[in-house]
Amino acid sequence: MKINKKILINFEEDISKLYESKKIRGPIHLSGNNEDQLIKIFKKIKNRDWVFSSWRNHYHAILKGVPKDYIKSEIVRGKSMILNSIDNKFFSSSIVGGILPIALGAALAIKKKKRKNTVWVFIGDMTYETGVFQEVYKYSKNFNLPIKFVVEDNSMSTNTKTSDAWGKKSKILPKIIYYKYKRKYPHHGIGKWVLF
Ligand SMILES: Cc1ncc(C[n+]2csc(CCOP(=O)(O)OP(=O)(O)O)c2C)c(N)n1
Ligand SMILES: [Mg+2]
Repeated sequence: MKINKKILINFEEDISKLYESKKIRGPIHLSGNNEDQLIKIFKKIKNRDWVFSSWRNHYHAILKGVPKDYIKSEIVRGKSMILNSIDNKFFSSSIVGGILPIALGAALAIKKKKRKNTVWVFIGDMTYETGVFQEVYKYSKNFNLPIKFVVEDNSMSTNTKTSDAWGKKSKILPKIIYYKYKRKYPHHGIGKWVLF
């Protein structure tokens, strides 16, 4: 099924209503305002490719072809932050930076087995600033591994501006796919947060 913008937006609105009515007993991190960018990026991602994501993974999972009903049932079970599907070659982790070495290992295995697929790993702007990203990027570049990094920059790390945390933003390294967006939902949940 072809996934369009409306399908993505409606999915998150449905989840936000379930959360508001206390049907979801676990944390949720909703996506929004980045549908166009992701639909464009996923046009290049093939079924045989692996996609690695984070706590904010609903859009990535839907676009990779993980069935929406399955995603929804997992979210209701409190598994929003750790959606996985081996059948759909989709894996996520709720640990900042935790997914990066795993994605790197998958890319190394693909290269060693001389397979044709690619690993795509989606990270936020704060994750991009971490030391683990620097190592994973360096290793993948030096060993020419089949991995592509996508940086999704909403300029925030939970409720702190990423540039405040580090003094300034790092420049975007070569070959990185990068886009900016303004978040529609708060970092976590659906309510209004007071930012100090
Ligand atoms: C190791 C670790 N430290 C802290 C957290 C809490 N945490 C969750 S998301 C996040 C900020 C991530 O920001 P970014 O990478 O920009 O992603 P965004 O949520 O903005 O999409 C933090 C600190 C965590 N999940 N794991
Ligand atoms: Mg961010």
